[in-house]
Amino acid sequence: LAVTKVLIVYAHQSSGSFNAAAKDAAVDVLTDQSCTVEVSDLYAIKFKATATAEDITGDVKNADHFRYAEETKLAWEEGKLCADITEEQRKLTQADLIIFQVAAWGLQCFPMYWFTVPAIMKGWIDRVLTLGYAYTPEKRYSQGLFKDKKAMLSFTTGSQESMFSADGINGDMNVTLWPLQNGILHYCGFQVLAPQIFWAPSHVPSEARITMLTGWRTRLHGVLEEKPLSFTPSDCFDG
Ligand code: FMN
Repeated sequence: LAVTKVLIVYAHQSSGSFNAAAKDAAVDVLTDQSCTVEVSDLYAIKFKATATAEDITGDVKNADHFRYAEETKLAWEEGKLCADITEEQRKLTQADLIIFQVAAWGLQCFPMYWFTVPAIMKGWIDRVLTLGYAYTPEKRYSQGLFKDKKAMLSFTTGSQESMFSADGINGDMNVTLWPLQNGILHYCGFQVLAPQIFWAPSHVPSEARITMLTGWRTRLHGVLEEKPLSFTPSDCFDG
Protein backbone atom coordinates (compact mmCIF):
# COMPACT_ATOMS: atom_id res chain seq x y z
CA LEU A 1 0.00 0.00 0.00
CA ALA A 2 1.42 3.38 -1.01
CA VAL A 3 1.79 5.80 1.87
CA THR A 4 1.16 9.44 1.09
CA LYS A 5 3.92 11.63 2.42
CA VAL A 6 2.99 15.14 3.42
CA LEU A 7 5.33 18.02 4.07
CA ILE A 8 3.93 20.98 6.00
CA VAL A 9 6.05 24.09 5.63
CA TYR A 10 4.99 26.10 8.65
CA ALA A 11 5.74 29.72 9.49
CA HIS A 12 4.37 31.10 12.74
CA GLN A 13 6.27 32.27 15.80
CA SER A 14 3.73 31.18 18.43
CA SER A 15 2.46 27.76 19.45
CA GLY A 16 -0.66 29.52 20.80
CA SER A 17 -1.63 30.95 17.41
CA PHE A 18 -4.51 29.97 15.16
CA ASN A 19 -1.90 28.92 12.59
CA ALA A 20 -0.43 26.49 15.09
CA ALA A 21 -3.89 25.02 15.71
CA ALA A 22 -4.49 24.67 11.95
CA LYS A 23 -1.09 22.98 11.51
CA ASP A 24 -1.73 20.63 14.45
CA ALA A 25 -5.17 19.71 13.02
CA ALA A 26 -3.55 18.87 9.66
CA VAL A 27 -0.89 16.68 11.31
CA ASP A 28 -3.59 14.94 13.35
CA VAL A 29 -6.11 14.25 10.55
CA LEU A 30 -3.51 13.29 7.92
CA THR A 31 -1.64 10.99 10.29
CA ASP A 32 -4.98 9.35 11.10
CA GLN A 33 -5.40 8.68 7.37
CA SER A 34 -2.07 6.80 7.37
CA CYS A 35 -0.10 9.66 5.82
CA THR A 36 3.46 10.25 6.88
CA VAL A 37 3.64 13.89 7.89
CA GLU A 38 6.78 15.99 8.23
CA VAL A 39 6.71 19.59 9.48
CA SER A 40 9.34 22.18 8.67
CA ASP A 41 8.79 24.66 11.51
CA LEU A 42 10.73 27.54 9.98
CA TYR A 43 10.94 29.89 12.98
CA ALA A 44 11.80 27.02 15.34
CA ILE A 45 14.74 25.97 13.17
CA LYS A 46 15.63 29.65 12.56
CA PHE A 47 15.55 28.98 8.84
CA LYS A 48 17.84 31.37 6.97
CA ALA A 49 15.75 33.57 4.69
CA THR A 50 18.44 35.16 2.53
CA ALA A 51 19.79 33.68 -0.70
CA THR A 52 23.57 34.16 -0.45
CA ALA A 53 26.89 32.62 -1.53
CA GLU A 54 27.06 30.97 1.92
CA ASP A 55 24.43 28.54 0.64
CA ILE A 56 27.19 26.85 -1.34
CA THR A 57 29.85 24.78 0.41
CA GLY A 58 33.34 25.61 -0.80
CA ASP A 59 34.28 27.87 -3.68
CA VAL A 60 31.75 29.36 -6.05
CA LYS A 61 32.38 29.39 -9.77
CA ASN A 62 32.30 33.14 -10.27
CA ALA A 63 32.79 35.15 -7.07
CA ASP A 64 33.12 38.47 -8.94
CA HIS A 65 29.72 38.13 -10.50
CA PHE A 66 27.87 35.76 -8.21
CA ARG A 67 24.67 34.49 -9.78
CA TYR A 68 22.51 32.61 -7.27
CA ALA A 69 20.45 30.45 -9.67
CA GLU A 70 23.44 29.27 -11.74
CA GLU A 71 25.73 28.74 -8.74
CA THR A 72 23.12 26.76 -6.77
CA LYS A 73 22.38 24.67 -9.88
CA LEU A 74 26.05 23.69 -10.09
CA ALA A 75 26.25 23.14 -6.34
CA TRP A 76 23.14 20.92 -6.45
CA GLU A 77 24.67 18.84 -9.26
CA GLU A 78 27.91 18.48 -7.30
CA GLY A 79 26.24 17.89 -3.91
CA LYS A 80 27.64 21.14 -2.54
CA LEU A 81 24.48 22.88 -1.37
CA CYS A 82 24.50 23.70 2.35
CA ALA A 83 22.93 21.32 4.85
CA ASP A 84 19.63 23.14 5.56
CA ILE A 85 18.73 23.42 1.88
CA THR A 86 19.71 19.79 1.25
CA GLU A 87 17.50 18.69 4.16
CA GLU A 88 14.46 20.63 2.89
CA GLN A 89 15.02 19.29 -0.65
CA ARG A 90 15.09 15.76 0.77
CA LYS A 91 11.73 16.32 2.51
CA LEU A 92 10.24 17.89 -0.61
CA THR A 93 11.51 15.11 -2.91
CA GLN A 94 9.89 12.49 -0.70
CA ALA A 95 6.61 14.33 -0.30
CA ASP A 96 3.49 13.71 -2.37
CA LEU A 97 1.54 16.66 -0.85
CA ILE A 98 3.01 19.93 0.40
CA ILE A 99 0.95 22.16 2.63
CA PHE A 100 2.38 25.67 2.88
CA GLN A 101 1.31 26.20 6.54
CA VAL A 102 3.29 24.92 2.84
CA ALA A 103 3.64 21.16 -0.36
CA ALA A 104 4.57 17.06 -2.48
CA TRP A 105 1.60 16.53 -1.04
CA GLY A 106 2.68 19.73 0.60
CA LEU A 107 0.84 22.32 2.59
CA GLN A 108 2.29 25.80 3.37
CA CYS A 109 0.82 27.27 6.63
CA PHE A 110 1.30 30.95 7.42
CA PRO A 111 -0.28 34.27 8.36
CA MET A 112 -0.61 36.57 5.35
CA TYR A 113 2.01 39.33 5.54
CA TRP A 114 1.72 42.20 3.07
CA PHE A 115 -0.45 40.21 0.63
CA THR A 116 2.01 37.32 0.52
CA VAL A 117 3.98 34.85 2.67
CA PRO A 118 6.18 35.97 5.62
CA ALA A 119 9.84 36.61 4.74
CA ILE A 120 11.02 33.36 6.33
CA MET A 121 8.71 31.34 4.06
CA LYS A 122 9.74 33.38 1.01
CA GLY A 123 13.29 32.49 2.03
CA TRP A 124 12.34 28.81 2.00
CA ILE A 125 10.94 29.27 -1.52
CA ASP A 126 13.97 31.27 -2.74
CA ARG A 127 16.53 28.85 -1.31
CA VAL A 128 14.93 25.39 -1.58
CA LEU A 129 13.34 25.61 -5.04
CA THR A 130 16.67 25.87 -6.87
CA LEU A 131 17.34 25.79 -10.61
CA GLY A 132 17.92 22.23 -11.76
CA TYR A 133 16.26 20.74 -8.66
CA ALA A 134 12.84 22.46 -8.81
CA TYR A 135 12.66 23.86 -12.37
CA THR A 136 14.56 24.21 -15.60
CA PRO A 137 13.76 26.45 -18.58
CA GLU A 138 12.35 23.34 -20.33
CA LYS A 139 10.56 21.79 -17.41
CA ARG A 140 7.98 24.10 -15.90
CA TYR A 141 4.21 24.53 -15.52
CA SER A 142 2.39 21.42 -16.80
CA GLN A 143 5.76 19.86 -17.77
CA GLY A 144 7.22 20.88 -14.40
CA LEU A 145 9.52 18.70 -12.34
CA PHE A 146 6.97 18.36 -9.51
CA LYS A 147 3.96 17.49 -11.68
CA ASP A 148 3.29 14.33 -9.67
CA LYS A 149 3.07 16.29 -6.43
CA LYS A 150 0.28 18.40 -5.00
CA ALA A 151 0.60 21.62 -3.06
CA MET A 152 -1.73 24.00 -1.30
CA LEU A 153 -1.58 27.24 0.62
CA SER A 154 -3.18 27.28 4.04
CA PHE A 155 -3.16 30.68 5.73
CA THR A 156 -4.80 33.19 8.01
CA THR A 157 -5.56 36.84 7.33
CA GLY A 158 -6.24 39.97 9.31
CA SER A 159 -8.81 41.05 6.69
CA GLN A 160 -12.43 39.99 6.40
CA GLU A 161 -13.39 37.95 3.33
CA SER A 162 -15.46 40.83 1.87
CA MET A 163 -12.33 43.03 1.76
CA PHE A 164 -10.68 40.52 -0.61
CA SER A 165 -13.56 40.34 -3.12
CA ALA A 166 -13.29 41.82 -6.63
CA ASP A 167 -14.97 45.04 -5.47
CA GLY A 168 -13.55 45.02 -1.93
CA ILE A 169 -10.80 47.44 -0.83
CA ASN A 170 -8.02 44.82 -1.24
CA GLY A 171 -9.23 43.45 -4.58
CA ASP A 172 -9.74 39.83 -5.60
CA MET A 173 -7.92 37.20 -3.52
CA ASN A 174 -7.38 35.11 -6.69
CA VAL A 175 -5.31 37.95 -8.13
CA THR A 176 -3.38 38.31 -4.86
CA LEU A 177 -2.53 34.59 -4.89
CA TRP A 178 -1.54 34.42 -8.57
CA PRO A 179 2.22 34.95 -7.95
CA LEU A 180 2.32 32.27 -5.23
CA GLN A 181 0.02 29.70 -6.81
CA ASN A 182 0.92 30.16 -10.48
CA GLY A 183 4.32 31.86 -10.40
CA ILE A 184 5.85 29.54 -7.80
CA LEU A 185 3.86 26.34 -7.23
CA HIS A 186 2.42 25.71 -10.68
CA TYR A 187 5.67 26.96 -12.26
CA CYS A 188 7.48 24.08 -10.55
CA GLY A 189 4.78 21.73 -11.83
CA PHE A 190 2.79 21.22 -8.62
CA GLN A 191 -0.88 20.42 -8.94
CA VAL A 192 -2.23 23.26 -6.83
CA LEU A 193 -5.23 22.55 -4.63
CA ALA A 194 -7.66 25.31 -3.67
CA PRO A 195 -6.23 27.47 -0.91
CA GLN A 196 -7.46 27.10 2.65
CA ILE A 197 -8.11 30.60 3.90
CA PHE A 198 -8.95 31.30 7.53
CA TRP A 199 -10.45 34.77 7.48
CA ALA A 200 -9.51 37.05 10.38
CA PRO A 201 -9.32 34.44 13.14
CA SER A 202 -8.20 37.11 15.62
CA HIS A 203 -11.35 39.13 15.05
CA VAL A 204 -14.04 36.47 15.47
CA PRO A 205 -15.45 34.81 18.59
CA SER A 206 -13.84 31.56 19.74
CA GLU A 207 -16.88 29.53 18.57
CA ALA A 208 -16.24 30.80 15.03
CA ARG A 209 -12.59 29.78 15.28
CA ILE A 210 -13.66 26.29 16.35
CA THR A 211 -16.05 26.14 13.38
CA MET A 212 -13.19 27.10 11.04
CA LEU A 213 -10.99 24.33 12.43
CA THR A 214 -13.83 21.79 12.18
CA GLY A 215 -14.32 22.76 8.52
CA TRP A 216 -10.58 22.36 7.89
CA ARG A 217 -10.56 18.89 9.50
CA THR A 218 -13.53 17.88 7.33
CA ARG A 219 -11.78 19.13 4.19
CA LEU A 220 -8.56 17.29 5.10
CA HIS A 221 -10.43 13.97 5.18
CA GLY A 222 -11.07 14.28 1.43
CA VAL A 223 -8.13 16.44 0.41
CA LEU A 224 -6.14 13.64 -1.24
CA GLU A 225 -8.97 13.16 -3.75
CA GLU A 226 -9.43 16.85 -4.60
CA LYS A 227 -9.01 18.04 -8.20
CA PRO A 228 -6.34 20.73 -8.70
CA LEU A 229 -7.05 24.28 -9.83
CA SER A 230 -6.72 25.30 -13.49
CA PHE A 231 -4.20 28.04 -14.30
CA THR A 232 -5.26 29.18 -17.73
CA PRO A 233 -5.12 32.95 -17.11
CA SER A 234 -8.49 33.50 -18.76
CA ASP A 235 -10.13 31.07 -16.28
CA CYS A 236 -9.00 33.31 -13.44
CA PHE A 237 -9.30 36.81 -14.82
CA ASP A 238 -12.23 36.80 -17.25
CA GLY A 239 -15.53 38.20 -16.24
N1 FMN B 1 -3.50 40.59 7.01
C1 FMN B 1 -4.07 40.70 5.77
O1 FMN B 1 -5.25 40.35 5.61
N2 FMN B 1 -3.37 41.18 4.69
C2 FMN B 1 -2.05 41.58 4.81
O2 FMN B 1 -1.46 41.99 3.83
C3 FMN B 1 -1.43 41.49 6.11
N3 FMN B 1 -0.13 41.86 6.29
C4 FMN B 1 0.46 41.72 7.52
C5 FMN B 1 1.83 42.06 7.68
C6 FMN B 1 2.47 41.90 8.91
C7 FMN B 1 3.93 42.23 9.03
C8 FMN B 1 1.72 41.42 10.03
C9 FMN B 1 2.39 41.24 11.38
C10 FMN B 1 0.38 41.08 9.89
C11 FMN B 1 -0.27 41.23 8.64
N4 FMN B 1 -1.62 40.87 8.47
C12 FMN B 1 -2.21 40.98 7.22
C13 FMN B 1 -2.42 40.28 9.58
C14 FMN B 1 -2.08 38.80 9.79
O3 FMN B 1 -2.30 38.06 8.60
C15 FMN B 1 -2.99 38.22 10.91
O4 FMN B 1 -2.70 38.89 12.10
C16 FMN B 1 -2.76 36.73 11.11
O5 FMN B 1 -3.13 36.05 9.93
C17 FMN B 1 -3.56 36.17 12.27
O6 FMN B 1 -3.26 34.76 12.44
P1 FMN B 1 -2.63 34.22 13.81
O7 FMN B 1 -3.68 34.52 14.86
O8 FMN B 1 -2.37 32.74 13.64
O9 FMN B 1 -1.36 35.02 14.04
